[in-house]
Amino acid sequence: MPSSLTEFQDCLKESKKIVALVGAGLSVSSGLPTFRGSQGLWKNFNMIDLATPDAFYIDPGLVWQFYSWRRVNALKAKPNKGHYALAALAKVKGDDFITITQNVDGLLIRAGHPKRTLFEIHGSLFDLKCTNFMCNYVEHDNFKHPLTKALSDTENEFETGGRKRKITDDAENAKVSPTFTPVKQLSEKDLPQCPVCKDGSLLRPGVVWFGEPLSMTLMDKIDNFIEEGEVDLILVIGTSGTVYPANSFVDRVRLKGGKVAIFNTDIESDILKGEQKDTWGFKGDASETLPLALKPLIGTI
Ligand code: BJW
Repeated sequence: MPSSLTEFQDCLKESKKIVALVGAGLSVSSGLPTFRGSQGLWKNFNMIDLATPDAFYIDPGLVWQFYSWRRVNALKAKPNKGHYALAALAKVKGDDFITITQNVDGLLIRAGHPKRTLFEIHGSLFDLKCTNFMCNYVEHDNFKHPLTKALSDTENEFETGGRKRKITDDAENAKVSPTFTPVKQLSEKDLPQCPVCKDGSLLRPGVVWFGEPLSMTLMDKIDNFIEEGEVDLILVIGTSGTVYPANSFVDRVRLKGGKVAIFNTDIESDILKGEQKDTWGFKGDASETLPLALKPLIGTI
């Protein structure tokens, strides 16, 4: 950790209102991949094939197998010290702190982060919702696996457009992106269906895909926290900051005079050298750097 750690920790102790913005990097040491970069999901998976409403409309079987695989991996993963550190900070700070997470893996909740101050703005792998426009069925905290018989043992396998694919994520490949190679196709009757709709409408994963709006209720609560009085500090943890609107929160806090601390394996050199005003950069695995940086408020994790 750089010498600016003491300066950051002084700011942390003096800060009344704090926001944490979390991305996939926080869950890397729990064994879950990021989206972008050389070890990211999107390197081998085409996100247009998998994380858009159009993708689900064209091939719901492919998308469900992808999310079934993601659900299993998230269930197998355990929260790391970074998750526990944030949960501890949330308990210490109470209503003066919120975590905005883009992650859908549920690991912060499993680490004990209070739900009241945790905003999962991209949804959850464990929420299911009906695709019928006229039906508002939503199921939370569904940890069942497989969700249907056809999705058993298929979380590692798919086929699309005649191109058969399989995901490899064994230990040998753990340092690279999961990759696809051949397997099979599912029809709608094999997929999770709405228990309320009489026409057997499909259920879909309760995550926010590209082009979809985020929950207005959550966004209003976040807006209120940011706009009512100044946020003194924002912790930006394991996110590339490429996705809107999540990436707008940092500038909003900064514009109102808040300071910024970045926890990432990849940080611009001017930030590391302390050349960007009111910005600290802590380079490394967030599961190690975060507990250390937050220690004055949360003790040893
Ligand atoms: C570590 C580490 C370690 C690694 N320790 N760090 C042009 C076309 C179409 C759309 C748009 C467009 N321009 C803008 C848009 C809007 C679009 C968008 O932002 N697109 C950009 C890509 C350009 N946004 C949207 O569409 C959003 N909706 C919206 O805007 O609605 C408007 C609307 C209003 C009214 C009506 C209709 C619409 C929705 C965005 C939803 C994003 N969804 C996803 C998938 C969620 C489901 C799933 O998980 O499958 O969310 S995309 C994906 O990216 C996922 C993530 O949450 C999100 C952010 O990624 P994240 O977390 O930053 O991960 P990475 O991989 O990018 O970065 C990891 C970082 O960790 C890196 O920096 C590493 O260095 C670091 N790291 N190891 C610490 N050990």
